[in-house]
Amino acid sequence: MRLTQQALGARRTVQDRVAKSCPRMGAGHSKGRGKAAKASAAMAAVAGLTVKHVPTKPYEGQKTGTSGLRKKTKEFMQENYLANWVQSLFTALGDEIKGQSLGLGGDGRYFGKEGAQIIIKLAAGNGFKKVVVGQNALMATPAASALIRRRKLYGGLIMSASHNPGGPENDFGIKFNYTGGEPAPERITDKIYGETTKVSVLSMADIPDVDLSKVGVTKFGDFEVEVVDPVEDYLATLKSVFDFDLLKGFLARKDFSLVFDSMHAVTGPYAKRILVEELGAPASCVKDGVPSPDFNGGHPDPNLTYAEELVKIMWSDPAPAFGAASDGDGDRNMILGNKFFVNPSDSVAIIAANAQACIPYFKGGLKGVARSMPTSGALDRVAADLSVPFFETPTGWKFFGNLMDAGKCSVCGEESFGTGGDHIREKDGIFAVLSWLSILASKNKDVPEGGQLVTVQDVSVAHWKKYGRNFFSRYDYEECASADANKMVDHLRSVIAAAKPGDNFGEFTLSAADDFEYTDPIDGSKASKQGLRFIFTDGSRIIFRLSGTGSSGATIRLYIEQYTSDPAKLMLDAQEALGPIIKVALEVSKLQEFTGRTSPTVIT
Ligand code: G16
Repeated sequence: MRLTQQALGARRTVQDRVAKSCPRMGAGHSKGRGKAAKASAAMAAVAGLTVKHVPTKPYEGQKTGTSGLRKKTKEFMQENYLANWVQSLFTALGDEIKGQSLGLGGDGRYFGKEGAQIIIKLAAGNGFKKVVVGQNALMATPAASALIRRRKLYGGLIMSASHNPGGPENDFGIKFNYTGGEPAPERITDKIYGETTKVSVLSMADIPDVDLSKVGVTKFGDFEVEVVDPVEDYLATLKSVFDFDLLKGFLARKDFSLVFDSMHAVTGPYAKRILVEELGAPASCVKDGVPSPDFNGGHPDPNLTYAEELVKIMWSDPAPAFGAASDGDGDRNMILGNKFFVNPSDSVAIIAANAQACIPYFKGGLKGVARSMPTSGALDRVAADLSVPFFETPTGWKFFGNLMDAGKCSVCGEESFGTGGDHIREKDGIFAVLSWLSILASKNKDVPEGGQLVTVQDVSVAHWKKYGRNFFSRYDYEECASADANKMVDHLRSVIAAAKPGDNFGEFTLSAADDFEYTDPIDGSKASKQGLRFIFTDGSRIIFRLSGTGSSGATIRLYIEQYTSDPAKLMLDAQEALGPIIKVALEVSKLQEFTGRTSPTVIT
């Protein structure tokens, strides 16, 4: 059951009451600790368990970013660092978790197995009756969302820092997904942060580590841990979305070939099971399919920079017809054709435009579509053409959940290589791959083997011919000094404050400039300061944001967009087409002056 605003309010009242009667006096203050210990002792609810109350002290900076808490692995490995955040989450959720079941998994990165044992003990100590955990603590993010939904779990914890590198010298992360399988909304993440600043006791069940290598159930009194195959529930969900027979027939064609790059991350077992075992693709189509704790020293980010080996394969001769990659935890995707890159903003628009005709789950039509603000307007044009509701949300998948729950959104996506549907409440890399394969399978139904296959590029170009093309690019300046990045943001705010419609920026005329603000149409919650926008009279846009997913320093993201319906310009290279507006963006922001960076680390 989804927690309503009212219920949340009620729970807050209970907790506020506890907080008032039991004020915490700061870390290290014995009086405060004693009272907190009593409060947490009252939380042990599962019979047959001994719960230890372990004193702890708050760590600074445990604030959830765009998607969970992401920090250096070494920070997470400090005494009680992970436990503090998880305890804070459980405290924030309050009595509601008692007797409930929790999902658990991760992307296989370093410290995940140890992290799982800590979380299991805390879950038992805080009153959960069951933890359902992926074998070897593995579970892709979309699979966790599917698991929560199918098994009606209370929620789930995913240990991942997504596309960020792993290993002792790199990153670790944790995020909580709620009852509908969606990333925790800000009202919960704000509460977690509040608790992290005052956590003083960890309620940990006194149980041994659980063997996570074998599927099965282990009981400790009334508490149980079920180790599950991390693919099973997710596969069942995907089977309810796609026509597996159609896909199997298409993949059997001798004139079609594909490669899926798991980037040594969590999707290896998923790709093997789904593409190879279920759909009959050759085992060799899965590249780097064994999850490794440090992603084999790589950066599991499916873009043109970090998925370099896949890019080489797709630009070789002869190249496969279809290429795709997914990130650390399997929620991002990159789609490639033979020597062709599908921009993620185009990808979601193309999937939406073809969903009803090509994907059985959407055969009744789309309820609506949504994209994050910096994502290009390609999807807007599809929404207008289909006459379905359209929503523009801030960056972060958590903003799509309410729309989907309210039946207002079927397909959504983000420029950050995220694509998804309302079959779950997370972005879903394999969903994007199967969507594209479904589109190709449908469009090639009548093409005899050996005939002229409709390619990824053909589908994309046909889309541009119908809707026009939104040229889009993102420049990332990773690991800038935070102070420099903040100065640049302050400068841009002052430019925006002084700007007026009609002002000229190079060859572009300003229509509006602001700091994006969003009011959730379902629950009325507001999110402000979500990105600095310059919108020009021809619909072109320049947007600046600081990333909320890095683990150190600041990553500046510059998003640039320009639309054309001129048939002569459709095939231009995006960087070439966007050259003049990129120049304006760099000038107006004084990015080089503030950061010393002469070029971005990643260009998409
Ligand atoms: C997360 C969020 C996405 C967001 C992306 C980039 O993805 O789930 O919604 O677009 O971060 O965010 P930022 O621009 O703040 O770095 P992931 O795959 O990292 O979990």
